[in-house]
Amino acid sequence: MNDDTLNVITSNRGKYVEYKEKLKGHHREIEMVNIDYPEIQTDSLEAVVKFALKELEDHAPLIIDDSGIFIDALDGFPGVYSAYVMKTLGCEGILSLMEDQDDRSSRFECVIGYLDEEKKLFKGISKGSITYEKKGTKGFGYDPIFRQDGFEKTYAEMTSEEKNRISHRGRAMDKLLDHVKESY
Ligand code: ITT
Repeated sequence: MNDDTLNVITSNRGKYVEYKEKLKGHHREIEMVNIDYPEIQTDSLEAVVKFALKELEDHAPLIIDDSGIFIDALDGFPGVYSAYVMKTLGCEGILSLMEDQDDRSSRFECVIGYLDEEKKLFKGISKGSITYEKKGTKGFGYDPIFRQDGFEKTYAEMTSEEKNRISHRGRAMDKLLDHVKESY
């Protein structure tokens, strides 16, 4: 690691794989750093990210992200509770909650926090629907039960490159790359 290495602070290897794929060829080393830091529970992804950036100042240059899946028929649940719900209910639990629901619409949101000489947030949203069964083995988290509008495959049936081209995190990363391309 050198001073120019961009630290991706996450406990989630799936996220890191996506960052690595998207940022390859941008002439900057990137590294996954899995450390414990104080997190707050609020109703906004942005607030979580802003708080975390303050806690993590010593690890700059860095990126973090807070993400969630928001299901319309469940009034936005699990949203900011997505990590806890994945650990407890998992994809199967969400499919059970959605058993009698015709309205399958949902969206993923990703807020990236970037800290270098400056501090910036970048947000990406992808709209789609919850499937009736799990499909695919790639990706992580809710990928097997989410199909983005306009696409046949679930995220778990896509390579990380395919997913990155269209997804919430991919879109947030595109904004980040547009912003920092001078320094790469
Ligand atoms: P870190 O906070 O350590 O980065 P995490 O997995 O706790 O890792 P989040 O709180 O941002 O990350 O994620 C909330 C949950 O949503 C978590 O269970 C993820 O697996 C899931 N998730 C986030 N992005 C996803 C994506 O692109 N596809 C599928 N599931 C995703």
